[in-house]
Amino acid sequence: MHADVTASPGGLRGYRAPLRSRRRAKAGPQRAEPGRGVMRPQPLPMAKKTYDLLFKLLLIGDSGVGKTCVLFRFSDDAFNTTFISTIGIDFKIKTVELQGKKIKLQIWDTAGQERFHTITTSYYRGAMGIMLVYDITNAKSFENISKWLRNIDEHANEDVERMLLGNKCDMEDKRVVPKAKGEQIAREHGIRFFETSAKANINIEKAFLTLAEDILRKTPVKEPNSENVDISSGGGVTGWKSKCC
Ligand SMILES: Nc1nc2c(ncn2[C@@H]2O[C@H](COP(=O)(O)OP(=O)(O)OP(=O)(O)O)[C@@H](O)[C@H]2O)c(=O)[nH]1
Ligand SMILES: [Mg+2]
Repeated sequence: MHADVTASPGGLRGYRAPLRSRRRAKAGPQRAEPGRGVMRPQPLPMAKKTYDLLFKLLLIGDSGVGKTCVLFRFSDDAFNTTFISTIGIDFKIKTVELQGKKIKLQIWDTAGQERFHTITTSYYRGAMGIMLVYDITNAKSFENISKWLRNIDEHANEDVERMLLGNKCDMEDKRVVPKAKGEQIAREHGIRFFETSAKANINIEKAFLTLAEDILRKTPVKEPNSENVDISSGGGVTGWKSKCC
């Protein structure tokens, strides 16, 4: 047996509620009982904040200059001699402490190959700092620095912090780009310059920390008014637009 129910704009015509519901309706509004009755909206899950600021960094430069190795040395203190060219884009996270602030570095590693240009340039906009990498044993990778600088002008935020790295400085015997040339182009563009080696771990941490410090210096400091940060909607501090929590 089933009730014959007819839907109508005002509700269900011809429907007779079960006896228990009718008694409740007669008794008037109910008091909330634990675990029963009135449903209240639940607060969104809150996560304990584990950092004060989030900085998004980007590594760019020709294929094979050592971007992935530079990042891997910084994030995992490791080095791999096998060349596995990056496909599209990848990232690593490392939290550092600067001036008493926990800074989460989200570091995007782009593929240097031309065929990934469209996807990689779409990541420039969110970057707060960009490392341009060339290989001191590869003249072409240095010549292309001006092309990478133009890409930044075209696709990144105007106030992005830039840094030039001449990588593989452990290979002095194969050097074709004098250090002075790197210093000169960096000076011309008003950016910092380091020669690095992912292999020998030269200047890697210094470069990342200096870039983070430079970004921190121009980040307006706003004290948070809550102990917690809401991560439920991917919110909180997510980069360029909200540099501070
Ligand atoms: N000697 C030496 N070799 C390095 C150094 N850094 C990277 N390499 C080597 O250079 C090759 C390329 O390194 P990757 O880090 O994969 O280059 P990449 O810039 O990420 O290249 P794409 O992902 O194609 O853009 C690898 O064989 C590395 O072992 C370094 O500091 N010194
Ligand atoms: Mg790579």
